Amino acid sequence: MVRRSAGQLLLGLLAAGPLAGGGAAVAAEVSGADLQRSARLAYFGGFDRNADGRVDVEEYLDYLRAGFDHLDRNGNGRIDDDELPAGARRSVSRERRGHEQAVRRAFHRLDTDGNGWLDIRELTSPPR
Ligand SMILES: [Ca+2]
Ligand SMILES: [Ca+2]
Repeated sequence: MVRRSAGQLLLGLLAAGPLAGGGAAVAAEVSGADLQRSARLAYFGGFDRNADGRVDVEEYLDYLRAGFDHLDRNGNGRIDDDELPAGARRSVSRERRGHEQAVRRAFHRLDTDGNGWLDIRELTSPPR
């Protein structure tokens, strides 16, 4: 069993959300380097809303905020116990504010060349 970072697990969970556009199948395959190219493109496209071929921190935040909102079914800004997917207890930042900070940290970890954008390789690479 591959150990996944919190960020990776979160992405897998959130990619199953409504914005993924057929992303449920993609999410099931989100495991980093072994993603098929078409799945990687679909996954990347879910983030890259303006389709400029790169994902900036706002696009990344928007996507994962939508995922947070999807999990936060009662809209109270918290992911409560009964809203957490099974197996995610320690992996999802459950307060909106903490979630956004975690997402920003995840973004900067993925941005391995430090240029402020994620390309498809960075976005789909395994967590370090
Ligand atoms: Ca973009
Ligand atoms: Ca980059």
